[in-house]
Amino acid sequence: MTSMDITLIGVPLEEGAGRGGCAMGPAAFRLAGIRKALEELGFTVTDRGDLRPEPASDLSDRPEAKNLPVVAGFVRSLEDSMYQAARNGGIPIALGGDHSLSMGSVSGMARYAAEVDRPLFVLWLDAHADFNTPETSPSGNIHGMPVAFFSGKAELGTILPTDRPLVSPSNVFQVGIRSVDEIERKLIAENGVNVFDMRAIDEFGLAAIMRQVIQKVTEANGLLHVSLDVDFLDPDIAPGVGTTVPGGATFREAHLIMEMLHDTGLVTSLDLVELNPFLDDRGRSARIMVELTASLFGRRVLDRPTRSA
Ligand code: 6HN
Ligand code: MN
Ligand code: MN
Ligand code: MN
Repeated sequence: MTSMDITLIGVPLEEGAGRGGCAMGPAAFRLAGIRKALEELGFTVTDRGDLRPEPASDLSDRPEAKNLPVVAGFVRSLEDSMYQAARNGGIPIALGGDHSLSMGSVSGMARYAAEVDRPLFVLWLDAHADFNTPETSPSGNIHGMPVAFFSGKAELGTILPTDRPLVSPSNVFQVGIRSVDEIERKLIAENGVNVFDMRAIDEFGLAAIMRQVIQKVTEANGLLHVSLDVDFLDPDIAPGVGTTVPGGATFREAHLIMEMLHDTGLVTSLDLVELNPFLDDRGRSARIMVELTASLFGRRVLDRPTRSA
C-alpha cells in the first residue's frame, strides 16, 4: 500500500436506487467493525462521519434521472472529500450508500490523479455495468448510470465543473457482470469498456483475469480505484442488496481478487456500495463486505510460503 492512513467517508445516499435502505449502509459498515478491522492491520483510520449535503438547487428532478438534486448534492460533496483525503496522502473509502455515489468518488480520484500526473483506472465489481444514461435507462434510477457519467457519456447537467477530468472507458475493468440492459450493452461495446462477465470468470478463472488487470495498471503506473457493489457477490452469501442477480461471485473468488490486489499495492481508493441493511440477514452482507475490505488491505490467514527455485 502507498499509505498507512485510511479515511472513512459515510455516504448515506439512497435516492439513486429504486428503493430505500442504502442510507443505512454507513451505519451497518461501522457496526460490522470496519474501523477495527483496518486498525488491526496497522492503519491509522480517520472516520469523517457522514456527509449531509443540501440537495443541488440548480438542478431539477426528472423521471429519466430520479432525485437528481439529492444525488448531485452528495456527488459534489463526496468528490471533494475523496480528492482532499487522497491529497493529504491517505486512502479514502466511501461507505455507501447507493452506487450513484461513485460519480463523486471516481471523479474526485480522477482530479487527484490528474494532479499527480498518473492515469486513473477503475475496477468495477458488480452484477451490472451501470452504463445507462437518462436516455437509455429503463428505470430512471441514477445508480445505473455512474460509469457513463464519469466517462463523460451521461448528460446529467452540470453536477461538477465542466473542466473536470473524465475517466477513459478503456481504463475501466468490469468484473462479475451478468445483468446488462439492451441499449446499455451497445454503449459499453462502443465505448470500449473492458468487461469480464461471469462467463469469462467461469471460463478463464479470476486469477487470469486479475493478472491482466494488474498488468495494465502497473504498466501505466496508474492509480486504481475499486468500486465494490454488494450484488457482485452471489445472493446466497450476500442477500443485503436491492438488485440481487443469481450466479454471482463466490466467497473465495471475491477474496482472491482482494488478496491479489493487496499484493500489488496499486489500490488508492475504494467504494463499498449498495448495502441495504433492511434486506440483509442479520448483518451477513455487511460483515462479508468488511472482511473483503480487510483482505484488500492485507489480512491473510497464512503467509504464503516462499517458493524455492
Ligand atoms: N446498481 N440496469 C438497471 C438500471 O436500472 O439501470 C439496474 C442498475 C443497478 C445499479 O446495481 O448499482
Ligand atoms: Mn435521504
Ligand atoms: Mn452497481
Ligand atoms: Mn449492481
